Amino acid sequence: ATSSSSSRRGAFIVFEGLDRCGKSTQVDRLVQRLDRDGHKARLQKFPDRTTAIGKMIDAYLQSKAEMDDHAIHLLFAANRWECAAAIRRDLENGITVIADRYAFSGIAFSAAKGLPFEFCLQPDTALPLPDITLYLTLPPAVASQRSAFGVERYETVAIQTAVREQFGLVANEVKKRHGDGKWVEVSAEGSIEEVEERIWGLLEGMISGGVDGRIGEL
Ligand code: T5A
Ligand code: NA
Repeated sequence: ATSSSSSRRGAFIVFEGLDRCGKSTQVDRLVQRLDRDGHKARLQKFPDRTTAIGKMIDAYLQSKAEMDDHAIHLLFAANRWECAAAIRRDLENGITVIADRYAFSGIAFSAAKGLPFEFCLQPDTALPLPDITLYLTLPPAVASQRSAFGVERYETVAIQTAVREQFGLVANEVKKRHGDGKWVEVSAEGSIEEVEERIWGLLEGMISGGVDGRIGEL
């Protein structure tokens, strides 16, 4: 049977990477490009700091509140679950959903603090599976020249080094469970425009053609 274009759903695209690698810059540019082209797309930031749970996460990240490591891990996951139905609905309606961080950050940051990897995976299980995750990479020396870390929790070289290591384990897990194509490393070196074109080259086909088949689960 041939599938009509109306049976194709929107693509679920996730951007991941260490702090200050340029994710938000690239996500904004991608959404602007799609808007210009008249393509239906929506940006979803994680954490979504606008919800009640998101406000608790925001206070924690700004060190205005302290929290047990397990408790904050569960709140980050709960923050994704409260957005999951809307993501699903939009994808089914043909809208491309572009997420600035997702469950993979949740796992990598909490595991870097020393929580067991298996515990970290659990609360995000069965969330919508991204069709592709682009992991932006930047050599530490280049990153440190770009701009100083901000004041939020986790923005230190020692923590970022530990998080990078955990992202490597997350990448292996994603490829093992869902296939090599689901996790793609992209160099974030070069000008903003160069990185934008690199990313567009990887995503153009998937976004303009839409995606066939049902939405997977993490
Ligand atoms: N977290 C998150 C968890 O612990 N668990 C979870 O489940 C989740 C979802 C907040 C923190 O929460 C943690 C991870 C984070 O530590 P956030 O709100 O996404 O996450 O905040 P950050 O990711 O920290 O945002 P960043 O500040 O790291 O920045 P980006 O988005 O990576 O980078 P961006 O685009 O803001 O760029 C940084 C700077 O570099 C410049 C930009 O202009 C900007 O000044 N820049 C470039 N300069 C030169 N060349 C280029 N190509 C450039 N691209 C950007
Ligand atoms: Na950001």
